[in-house]
Amino acid sequence: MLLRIDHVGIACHNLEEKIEFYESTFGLVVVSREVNEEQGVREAMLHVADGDSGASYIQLLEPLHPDSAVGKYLSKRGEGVHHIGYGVPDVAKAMADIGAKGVRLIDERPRHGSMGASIAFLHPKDVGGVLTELVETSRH
Ligand code: CMX
Ligand code: CO
Repeated sequence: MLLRIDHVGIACHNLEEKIEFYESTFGLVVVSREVNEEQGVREAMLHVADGDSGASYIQLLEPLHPDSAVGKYLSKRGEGVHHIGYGVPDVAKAMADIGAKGVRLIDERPRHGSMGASIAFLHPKDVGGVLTELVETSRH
């Protein structure tokens, strides 16, 4: 059902500062920058690796508003790992299969994610405290 770790989402106060840190410390390269109003974030994807089932990234997230998902997380917990995004072949099917096991879906239907992906979130309280994202990329 899961193809790979597509990305790890990291909450930060200052996106430009964190991009600079990841570039200079790990030599990562930014492949996409977006503002996603629906998710309340300004974000960047930094490419880590390519595998048989697709690529993996670090997703740096800066909140657009204090009352957004990432804004609330930062004020409660500070900067750090916010979520894990798993690549799936078909996000709607993965939502149905995982929802049927009793895990709460945050999204009723897939939403728009980075780089044209379709995404959906699972509630962290049903995944051992880990906010989990399902990602169907637009590049198969
Ligand atoms: N990881 C683990 N637990 C988390 C969490 C996270 N990222 N965010 C919130 N929680 C926990 C809180 O600690 C809190 O637990 P306690 O009640 O034990 O204190 C509980 O969940 C409720 O948290 P809250 O601060 O009251 O926040 P909300 O319930 O309003 O929202 C959530 C939490 C997960 C439903 C919301 O953040 C959400 O819908 N997230 C999905 C969307 C998202 O994160 N978008 C940004 C990323 C976009 C992208 O990746 O492209
Ligand atoms: Co994400």
